[in-house]
Amino acid sequence: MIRHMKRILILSLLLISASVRLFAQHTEKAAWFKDARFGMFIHWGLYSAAEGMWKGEPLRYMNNYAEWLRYRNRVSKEEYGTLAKRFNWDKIDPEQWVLLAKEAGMKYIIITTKHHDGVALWDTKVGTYSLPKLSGSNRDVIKEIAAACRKHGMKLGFYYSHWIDWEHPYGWNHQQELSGHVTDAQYNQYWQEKVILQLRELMSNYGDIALVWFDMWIPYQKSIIKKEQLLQVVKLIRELQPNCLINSRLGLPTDADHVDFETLGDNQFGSNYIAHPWETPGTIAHSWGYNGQENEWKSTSQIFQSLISNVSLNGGFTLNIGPRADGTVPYESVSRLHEVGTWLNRYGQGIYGNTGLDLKNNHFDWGYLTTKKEQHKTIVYAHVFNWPLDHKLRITGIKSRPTHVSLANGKTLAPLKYEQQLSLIHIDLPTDQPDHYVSEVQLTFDGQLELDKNTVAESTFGGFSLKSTNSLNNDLKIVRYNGKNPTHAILTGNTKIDWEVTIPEAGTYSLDFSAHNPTQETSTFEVHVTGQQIKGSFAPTQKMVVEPNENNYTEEFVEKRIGTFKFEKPGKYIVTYTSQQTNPLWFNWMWLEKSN
Ligand code: FHN
Repeated sequence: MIRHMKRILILSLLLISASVRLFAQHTEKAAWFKDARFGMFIHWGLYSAAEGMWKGEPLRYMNNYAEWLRYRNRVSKEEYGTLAKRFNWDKIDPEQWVLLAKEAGMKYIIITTKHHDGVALWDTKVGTYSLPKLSGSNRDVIKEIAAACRKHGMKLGFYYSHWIDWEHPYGWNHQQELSGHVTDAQYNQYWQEKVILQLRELMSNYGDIALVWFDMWIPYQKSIIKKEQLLQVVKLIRELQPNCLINSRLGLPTDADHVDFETLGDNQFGSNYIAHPWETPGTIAHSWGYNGQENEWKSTSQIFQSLISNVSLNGGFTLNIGPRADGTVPYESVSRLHEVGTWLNRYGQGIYGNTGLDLKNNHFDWGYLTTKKEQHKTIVYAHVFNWPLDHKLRITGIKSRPTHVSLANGKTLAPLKYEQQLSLIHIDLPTDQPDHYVSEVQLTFDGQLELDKNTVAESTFGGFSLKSTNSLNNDLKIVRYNGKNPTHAILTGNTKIDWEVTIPEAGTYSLDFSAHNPTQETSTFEVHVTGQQIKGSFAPTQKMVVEPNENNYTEEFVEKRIGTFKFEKPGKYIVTYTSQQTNPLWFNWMWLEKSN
C-alpha cells in the first residue's frame, strides 16, 4: 500500500515537474512577444477593393466592418471575385508596410492570409480562390511580406480565419443558423481539405513564422468545431514551426500547452494585471479592412492610452491598419503611426521589455507605471498623461526607496527632487511637461522592488478615494453602469469593507460619503479607524434626469460630510466601513482628505 502511494507520489511529482518545464519552455518561447508589446495588424484582401461600398450601397447593418462586405451585403462568390481586378500591382509593395511598422516602433506584423471571405492572399495550391489567381497576377504578397520582414528584422505572424469561411460550401457562415447547419462530417471535410492543407502551406513555405492568429470569438463548444480538430491544428503547427506562437482565439484557453498567448476582445483593453502573455487587437479607425466611408479615426493620444495601459498590466497592443487595394495606407493611419513612432523612439525604453506593477487597477489618475529590470537595478517609468497642475506627481504603492528620480526628455535625463513617506512618493515636476502626449519620469531602484500592493492610491492634489474597487475585499460585487467604468457596490445585510491607507502627515482628515439610497428609509453605518468611530446616516435619494423630456432618468448619487478622523502620526491605517442593512445601499466612495 505504502509502496503504491509512493509510486503515485513520484508519478505526480514527475508530472508536475514536466508541466512546469513545459510551461517554462512556452514562456521562453513567448519571451520575444512579451518584450515586443507593440505590433501591426494588417487587414488586406478582396474587400479592400470594395472600400465598404457595394453597387452604391454602403455596408449593411450596424457593424461597419468593411471586410464583412461579402456577407453583410449578400454578394455572390463570383461577383465578389471580380474585385480582384481592381488591385493595382504596379503600386502594391508590402515592403512599405514593413517600413511603416518599423517607423511606428512596432516589433511584429500580423497579416490576414485568409479572412472570413475565404480568399487566400498567397499562391495557394488548395483550390483557385486566391488573390493571385483571381487577379491574374503572379504576385504572392505573403511571400513578399515574409521577405521584407526578414530583411528588416520584423517578426511575422499570420491571421488565418479557421472557423468562418464564406467561400467553401462547408465552411462556417452565420447564415447556417437559419438555413440549416452543415453537418459535422461536411465541416470536417472543409477542415481537412482546406484548413489543414492551407495551414501546412503557410507553415512550410514562408520561413519562420512568429505566430498564427486565429479568429473565433466564441468557445469551441458553442461552435461547430470539435476539440480534436483544434488539436490537429496545434499538432501541425508545433511540428512544422516549433517556435510559432498560437493565440487563444483558436478556441482553446491559454494554457501554454496549446495556446501561447491570450487575445482579448476587439478594442478591449486590460482591466487587471494578467500574468500570462496577452494582447489587445485594436483598430486605428472603426473598420479593420479599408472603408472609404470611415469617419472614426482614433486619436494619437488614444493609441498611447491603449498601448501604455496594456503594458502597465503586462499586455501588448496589436494596432490594425487597412491598406487600400493599391497597397497605399490612408494618410490618417500613416500620420498617427509616425507620431507614435517618434514618441517611441524617444521614450520606448519604458515600453519594450516592460511589464506592469501588480498594484490595484486604475491606480493612478495621472497615467500609468511600467517597469523593467536592468542588471541589478529596477527601473520604473511613470507615463504622465495628465500633468498635475500643482506640479507634484504622486506615486503610491512602492515601498523601496529610489536611488534617483529623473525626467526624461528624449534620451536625456534631468534629476527631479522627491520625498518619500512609506509607500507614498511625491515628485516635484517642472511647470511644463516635456512631451505634449505623454511625459516620462524614471525612478531607479537598487535590486528588486518592494511593493505595497493594497494601499489606496493618493489622488492628484492629495486625498484618497476609498472605492468599491480599491478595498481589501476582493469579493465585492461591483456594478458597471455603462459596462465599463465601475461605479458602485450594492451593499445589503452585514457588510464590512476595509481599506488600507497610507497617511502622509499627522492631522485632522475629513471623510465624505457618496452613495445612492433607493429605499424609503435612512440607512445607518459606521466607519472606524484606530479606535475612532464615525456614525453615519444616509437618507433616501432620488432619481435624476439624464436628458430633458426623454423620460430618461438615472439614480442620483449624492455626497455628504460624515465626520473627521485625527491621525496622530503619519503611517499606515485601516479604514473600516460596517453596516447591517436590511435594505440595499448603493455605495459609491468615501473621500478622505486632510482638512488642516
Ligand atoms: O470578424 C472579425 C473581424 O473582421 C476582424 O478580423 C476582427 C479582428 O480581431 N476579428 C473578428 C471579429 O472579432
